[in-house]
Amino acid sequence: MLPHEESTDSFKLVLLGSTDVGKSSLVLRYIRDDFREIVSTTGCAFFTQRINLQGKNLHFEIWDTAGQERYHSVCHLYYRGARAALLVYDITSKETFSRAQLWLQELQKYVLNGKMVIALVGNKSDLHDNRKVSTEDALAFAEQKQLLFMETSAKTGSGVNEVFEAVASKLLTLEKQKEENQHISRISLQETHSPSEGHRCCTSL
Ligand SMILES: Nc1nc2c(ncn2[C@@H]2O[C@H](COP(=O)(O)OP(=O)(O)OP(=O)(O)O)[C@@H](O)[C@H]2O)c(=O)[nH]1
Ligand SMILES: [Mg+2]
Repeated sequence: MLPHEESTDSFKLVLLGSTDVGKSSLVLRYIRDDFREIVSTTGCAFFTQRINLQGKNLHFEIWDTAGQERYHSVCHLYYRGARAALLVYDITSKETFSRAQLWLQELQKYVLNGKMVIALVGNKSDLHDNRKVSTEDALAFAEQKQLLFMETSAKTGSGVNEVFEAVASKLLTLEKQKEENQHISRISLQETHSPSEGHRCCTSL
């Protein structure tokens, strides 16, 4: 790294949810600020995005998984090592909301250290006339499980940048805490090892 270059933190982020909830559309909106018909994902699609937040460079590795049931059994291969997840449901479908809750259980089985940043994302907020999942219910669930929560529309762009930025910001906060904790434990280790007055091992008589 050159002296004038800032370090870049790299984070793996995975999108999970039923088929057709709009995972790929959210990624397309976020990365290209575009919305168009796209084919259903097979397996997993991979994207990268650089962002600058709070004066820090960040690099997202985005793994957009396939929601179709036949790919379910391989999904854990994609979210292994992920630092963040978007659990996406469609606000016009209760079933996709229930499915997002199951995804959370699944994630918790694999993410042992509890350090993953997880956001519950209610997509297709533009279809409010056909809403089946209330904001209150989703928010209550997110609060209970300590998840970030946001409603988005990949179609209009509403809330899309915000959800990725909220995740990035939480990741940076966790990183900072980790660095501070490491610093504190280094200091206390030094204190334990430096002999204090009166406890010298080799005092001259
Ligand atoms: N009205 C509306 N339609 C959307 C929105 N997001 C996605 N769609 C539509 O929903 C359908 C599914 O979108 P995708 O992005 O392919 O969904 P997916 O979750 O990636 O689906 P899989 O790849 O099969 O898992 C498409 O017809 C999109 O145009 C949205 O915010 N509003
Ligand atoms: Mg897709």
